Amino acid sequence: MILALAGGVGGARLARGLAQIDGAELSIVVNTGDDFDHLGLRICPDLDTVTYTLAGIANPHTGWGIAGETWNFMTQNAVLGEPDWFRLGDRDLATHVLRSRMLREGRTLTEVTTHLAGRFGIAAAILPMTDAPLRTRVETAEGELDFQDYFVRRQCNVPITGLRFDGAAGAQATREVVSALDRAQAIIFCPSNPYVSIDPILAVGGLRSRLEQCAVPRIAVSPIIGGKAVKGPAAKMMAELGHAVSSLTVAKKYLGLIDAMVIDREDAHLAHAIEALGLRVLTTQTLMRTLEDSRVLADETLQFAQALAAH
Ligand code: FO1
Repeated sequence: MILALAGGVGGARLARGLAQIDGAELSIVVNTGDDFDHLGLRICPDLDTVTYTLAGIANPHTGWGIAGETWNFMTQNAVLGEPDWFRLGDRDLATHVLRSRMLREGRTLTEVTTHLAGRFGIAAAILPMTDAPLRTRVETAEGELDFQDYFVRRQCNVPITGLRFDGAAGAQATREVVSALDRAQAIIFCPSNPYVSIDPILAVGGLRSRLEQCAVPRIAVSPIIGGKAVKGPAAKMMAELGHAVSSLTVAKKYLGLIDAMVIDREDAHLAHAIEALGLRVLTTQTLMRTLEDSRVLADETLQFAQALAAH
C-alpha cells in the first residue's frame, strides 16, 4: 500500500496520478488545517480538492471546486447581504451541506469523507489527518489571521512572520491513519505547500515521530520548480520566513522525515547539494498539467521507491 501526504491542488494532482497506477492500493492523508466554519457549514477545502480531483470533476482552472459550476447560491447570498468573499458553487454546496449534517449527527470527519469518496466512486482511502479540530493560524505584522481569511479574503497579501496550528496539542491521528502508516510500503510527500499543507499533518500528535521511524522508502516531490511554486503561496511564504526559494530548502525542511527527493529537471543543478544532505535524488518533469503528466510522475516516483527499497 502506498501512503501519500497531501494538501491542496499539487498534492491532489499527484494523488490522482498515484490512483491511476494498476495494483497500487492507495491511502491519502489530507491536511485539515484549512478547514473552517462558514455560513453555518463546515468547509474542508483540501479534503474536497483531493476528492474532486480523484473523482475527475475538479475545476481545471482554479484547482478547487467543481468543473462547470453555477453560482446562484453566491448571487442570492449577496442579495441577502451575506459574505461572498469565499465562493461556494451550487454543486459544491451539496458537499458542505451533507458534511455539516453528518457531523452534527455525530459522525466523524473520517466517516463523512469515506462516505463522500464512496458516492464519487473513489477506490483510494481519503483520510483526514485527524478528526479533532486543528486550525492553521497565520501570524503577520497585523496580528494573527484565520487561514482562509489570509488565503482567500486577503489573497495572501500580508507578509507572514510565522504559522501556528491551533488545537495541535489535543489532536491525535485517527485509527485509520495510524493503520495506513503501519501498512505502508512507501510514503510519498506530495508537492504540497510544506508550511500550510504538510506541516499541519506533522503537527498532529504522534505523526511526525511515526514518520521519522518508518522503515519504508519516504520520498518528497518538491513543490518548487526553478525558484517558483507551481501554484499558491509556498514560494512567497518560504521567502518571507527567511529561506531561499528552492527545492534545497524543501529538502532541508523534511530532513529526518524523508530518504529521497524528486525534483524538476529545471533544478538539476541542486541534486548534488541535496545528495550532500544524505538524500537520494530523482530528477524528472514534476510539473503536472495533464492527467498523463500526473500518471507519469506517479509511476516514476513509485519506481524510485521500489529501487530505494531494493537498495
Ligand atoms: N479559494 C479561493 O481562492 N477563493 C475561493 O472563493 C475559494 C472557495 C472555495 C470553496 C470551497 C473549497 O473547498 C475551496 C475553496 N477555495 C477557494 C480554495 C481553498 O480555500 C484554498 O485553495 C485551500 O484552502 C488551500 O489549499
